[in-house]
Amino acid sequence: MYRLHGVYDWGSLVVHMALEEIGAEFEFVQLDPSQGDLARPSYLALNPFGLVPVLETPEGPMFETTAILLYLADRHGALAPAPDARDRGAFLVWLAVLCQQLHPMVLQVIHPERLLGPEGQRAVADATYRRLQDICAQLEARAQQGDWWLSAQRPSIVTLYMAMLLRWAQALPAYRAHILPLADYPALQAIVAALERRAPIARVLAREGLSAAMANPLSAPLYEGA
Ligand SMILES: N[C@@H](CCC(=O)N[C@@H](CS)C(=O)NCC(=O)O)C(=O)O
Repeated sequence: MYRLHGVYDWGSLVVHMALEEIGAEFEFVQLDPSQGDLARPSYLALNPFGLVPVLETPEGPMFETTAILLYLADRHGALAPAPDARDRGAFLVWLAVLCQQLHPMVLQVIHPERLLGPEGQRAVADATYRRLQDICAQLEARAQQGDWWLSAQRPSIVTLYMAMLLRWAQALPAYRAHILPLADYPALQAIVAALERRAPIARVLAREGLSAAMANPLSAPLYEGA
């Protein structure tokens, strides 16, 4: 039995999707950041950085999205090429691209004021958006190679992680000019549209209140900015 600590549509979303895809038993512990839940000593004991997500496992609490996803994939033998598979190396490379490049950049177009304050935020957002488009173009090229772990046929932790980041890149940028046009990346669009149609993913999107408000919360979410 796992306990996932999170906030709906925050970084816990991808772990939620992975747990549901695996069919693991878990409880979702909802945090309320506006009530200071991330700063409580009891939460900092689970994640000293006070960030979402945290997964409590039989071996103890884990934080950092990529570590949690790889742990689940390896422990359950699902959602990733096996450690000795020929495609494991390429899969790990693109998992790292998501965690070290795409994830921070998506967060930066959503919160550009965090780097230099309000004065520099437009310049930060513009520059980051250009870089984000480059990364999406590279991902698109890789997806067109047809590896199963980056395809519409079968989910992997790479496709789940990418789907969450692409959702945010369409729904949450600070500026409308930076809404990612997913149709420009047809292979990526096909992957997230296929994920959205899977029953385990649909259950998570419904539980997190995302599908009540829109038909395609991953492939064509509503813009939530001003
Ligand atoms: N590198 C971390 C990033 C986690 C992260 O930035 N989480 C955000 C939510 S998506 C958070 O908890 N932010 C706290 C806040 O904004 O107060 C990971 O992959 O787990």
